[in-house]
Amino acid sequence: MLDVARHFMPKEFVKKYIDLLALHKMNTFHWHLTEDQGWRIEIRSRPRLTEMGGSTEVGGGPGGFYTQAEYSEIVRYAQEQYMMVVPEIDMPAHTNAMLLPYPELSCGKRPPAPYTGTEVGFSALCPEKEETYRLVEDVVREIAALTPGPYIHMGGDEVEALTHAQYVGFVERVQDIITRAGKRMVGWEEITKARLLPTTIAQQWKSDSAAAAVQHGAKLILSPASRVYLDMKYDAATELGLNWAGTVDVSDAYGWDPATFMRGVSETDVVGVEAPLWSESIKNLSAAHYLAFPRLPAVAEIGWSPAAARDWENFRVRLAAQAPRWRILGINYYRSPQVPWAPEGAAGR
Ligand code: IFG
Repeated sequence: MLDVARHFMPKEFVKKYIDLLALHKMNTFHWHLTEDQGWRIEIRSRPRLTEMGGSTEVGGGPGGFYTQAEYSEIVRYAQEQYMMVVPEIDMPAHTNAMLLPYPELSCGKRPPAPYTGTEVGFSALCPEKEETYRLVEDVVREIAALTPGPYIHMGGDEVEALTHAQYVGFVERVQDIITRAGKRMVGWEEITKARLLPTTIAQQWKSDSAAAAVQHGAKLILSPASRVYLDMKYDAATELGLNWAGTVDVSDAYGWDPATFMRGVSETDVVGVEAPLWSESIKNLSAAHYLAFPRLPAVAEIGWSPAAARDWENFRVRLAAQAPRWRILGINYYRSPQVPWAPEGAAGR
């Protein structure tokens, strides 16, 4: 996953990031397109979403957005590398930018206004207003038409301004809207509070709350922040990134098994693993490289190799051997002390 909403990432950045994912045989690009700080995708029936939400970002920069032509260009670019795009429209919270043109649909903790900070949870779409679902329908209809893949991610994370009943009702209404648009819904783990269709996928990120849902047939994506959130600092000295889930070095990103990670969740309940890169603290590709490498290759190996074939001592040596290739590719990777990198310099090229 790439968060292009906290900081807008231009099309060329997204293509270069997709290249690196494909190099490591990642097969899904989860595109986190909307947030409190920015709305990044043109919706033709709702032009004010980008007119008002497309020019803000964390820190007050110019932001930006993708036209539908650019969105389709990225989808084609990913498909050429055998990668499926899963777009995320994060709702009902993380919607401050969505609500800028529609303040009458806000039930958040404060009226919508351009926001360039990094707090979360304060915004919310009003689940009681029918106009809310007209807006969601317009957005979902256009995104579905642009997305050949079977999934639309509705977010659902960090809702602080609604009651349990309001939240569950909203998730179930959006599930209907996405289903009627011919897509399957994905959502962060909190959506498991609602009645989910067996086709709906929950994305685990901070707790084991989604485990119960597998008893009713739900499938999970595992993205444990303490293992695979690429925006977590490597250690206390790392300048970039956050640390709310602790520090995550390469051995942490590699040292876990999705098949046994959650009690009550077996391998058949897990459709895959995903490494989110949130962009509160990254503004450019070099920063993305630094946080994604070398942890992304670790997650790729977990996604593709059975536990019996995974061994840290063996992996760290193979990982070190990739460095000359990364240097030639211009990847600004973190030289983790956990990896036996060859000495750099002309000989080490
Ligand atoms: N949690 C928020 C993200 C982002 C992240 C940064 C999820 C599902 C913390 N939600 O992770 O928007 O702020 O690490």
